[in-house]
Amino acid sequence: MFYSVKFFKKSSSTLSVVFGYRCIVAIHVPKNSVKEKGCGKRYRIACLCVCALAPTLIMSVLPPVRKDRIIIKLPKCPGKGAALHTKDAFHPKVKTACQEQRTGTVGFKISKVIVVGDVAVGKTCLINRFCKDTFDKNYKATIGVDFEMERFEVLGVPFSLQLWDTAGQERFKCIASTYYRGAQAIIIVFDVNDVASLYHARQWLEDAMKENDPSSVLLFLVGTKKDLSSPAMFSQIEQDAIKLSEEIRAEYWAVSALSGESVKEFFFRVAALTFEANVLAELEKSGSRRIGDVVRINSNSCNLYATSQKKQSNCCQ
Ligand SMILES: Nc1nc2c(ncn2[C@@H]2O[C@H](COP(=O)(O)OP(=O)(O)O)[C@@H](O)[C@H]2O)c(=O)[nH]1
Ligand SMILES: [Mg+2]
Repeated sequence: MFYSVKFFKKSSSTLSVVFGYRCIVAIHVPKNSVKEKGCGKRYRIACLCVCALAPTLIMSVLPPVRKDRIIIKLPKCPGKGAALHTKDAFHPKVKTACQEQRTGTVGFKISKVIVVGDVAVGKTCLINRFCKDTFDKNYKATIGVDFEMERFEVLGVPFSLQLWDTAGQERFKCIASTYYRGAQAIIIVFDVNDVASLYHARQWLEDAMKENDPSSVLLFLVGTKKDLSSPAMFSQIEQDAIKLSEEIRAEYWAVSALSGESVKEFFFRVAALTFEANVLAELEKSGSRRIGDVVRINSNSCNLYATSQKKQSNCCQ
């Protein structure tokens, strides 16, 4: 969950729900009353109430999702050969879960998306075109990292993406890499007019993957500045990009932050696929937690203590 409940015992007796950097609820009790008999119990009850109400409170303080951020069907990837999956619609299990409001914590989650790639390939402009619908011709290097929040509604369920814009410069790489952890999607950006930036994509992926679980991350390879490229040059680099995207199992897109071509479609696809993965993971989790499930223990594995002892002794050799 992205909110936290904090209890500041030292300064005063304040119980607060913190959402991102904002405190949205704070219950304050004068310091003396903490010493009163039974106060600990009252605090525990207050704590439980705040925890239970936190999701509702958070949803009520957030502005409603923008009308142009509503996703009702799975957006398509333009290049079928380079799509993560070519299904026309959301997974039937996901659709049913959304209809029956069985999406668990997905509606309160913020999924982390990191955007990596060489310096000046157009990462910041790509994010700004989608989030602010602006384009700045003047180059301003990103220092370390920056992030934007985008809220969506997918199949009637609220869903948020946190887009982390990282610096491509070598001297900031170390700072930026500390923010790679916990990404659900990685967007590797290259400039379609700069073949070297495409060759460096593999290294960016390797760096980002050091901090993440390859089995649960969605990958996107995005060529930017399509407006600057000639058709002949573009088709040549696109062939290499599609080949690479197949090798690294990424979905390939070509966009232009200047003209806005394919930018919205691309981020909608990122949001939709990340959402789908989240709901499927949630369904799997809740399925494995069903009350009444029988857990079978194999008779061969009953002597667990002996196994761990053996492992321990090997380890110390
Ligand atoms: N023509 C064109 N220029 C772009 C595009 N995207 C970015 N740029 C320019 O490329 C430069 C670097 O962009 P920026 O987003 O700051 O790169 P970053 O270092 O990867 O974040 C800036 O001068 C932008 O104006 C695009 O789609 N088309
Ligand atoms: Mg930047």
